[in-house]
Amino acid sequence: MTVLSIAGFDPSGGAGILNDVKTFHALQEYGTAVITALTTQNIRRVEEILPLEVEFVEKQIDIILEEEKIVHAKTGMLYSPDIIKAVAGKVEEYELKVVVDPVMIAGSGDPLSKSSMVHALKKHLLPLAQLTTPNIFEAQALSGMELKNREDVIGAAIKIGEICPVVVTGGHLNGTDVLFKNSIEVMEGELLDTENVHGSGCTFSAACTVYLNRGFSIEDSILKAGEFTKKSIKYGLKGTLNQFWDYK
Ligand code: PXL
Repeated sequence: MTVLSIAGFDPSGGAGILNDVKTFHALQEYGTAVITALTTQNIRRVEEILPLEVEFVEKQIDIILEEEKIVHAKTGMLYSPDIIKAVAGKVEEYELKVVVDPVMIAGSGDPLSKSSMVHALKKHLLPLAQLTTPNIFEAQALSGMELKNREDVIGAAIKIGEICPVVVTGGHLNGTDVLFKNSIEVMEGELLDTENVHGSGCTFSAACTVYLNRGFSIEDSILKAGEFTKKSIKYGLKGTLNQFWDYK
C-alpha cells in the first residue's frame, strides 16, 4: 500500500523528500510526497529556505488522500510551528500512522527549522506519532537534557517516550540505537567508516515507515530499517537497487 512523506525539498537529492521517495522506491513501495519547504543547499551548506504556505501544504495532503487510501506516513523537515500544527491536524483528520523524524539541522550543521518548533512538535505532532526518530542532537533538544554518554541517551529516550515511542538513532552514538517503547531497548550497532551520511536520517525514518506499512512491529521495523540504511550508506540508494536485497 502506498506510503507518504511530508517533508522538505533538498535539490541535491541527498536528503529530504527526494531521498524519501528514492528509499520507498528502493524498498519497492509506491511513494507520494508533500513538500513543506524548498531549500537551496548542497552537501556542504543550506543557503536559503522557502517554506510553502500552510494552506498549500494542507491542500497537497487533501488531494493525495482524496484518491488513495494511505495509512502510513512520515514527516521530515516541517520548519515552522504553523506547518507542524497543520500537519498534525491532517494526521488526525485522516488517521495517519506517522513516523516523525524531528528534523532540526542539516548534516552540514545549518538550521532547517525555526527554534520555536521544538515546543510545537512536542505539543501537536509527537502525541500522534507511532514513532519518532531523533538523532542525538534532536533528542537533546526534545528532552532538554545534555547528552554526553549512553546513560544520558537512555534518560532522554525515557523522557521523550512519555510522549510517544522513540528511537534515538545511533549515528552519533557508535551506531547503537536506543528505543523506548514501554521499556528501554538498547540495539547495539557498529559505525561505518564513511562520511557518506548526508540524508541517512531521512533514509532510516522512510524505511521504518515502509516496514511498519508492511505490518512489522516497531522493533523489527527499526532493525530492518537500520540494516537498509547501512546498506544505503555503503552503496548509495542506487546501489541498494543493484545489490541482492531481501526487500520483504
Ligand atoms: O537530513 C535532514 C534533512 C531533512 N530534510 C531536508 C534536508 C535535510 C538535510 O539536509 O535538507 C529537506
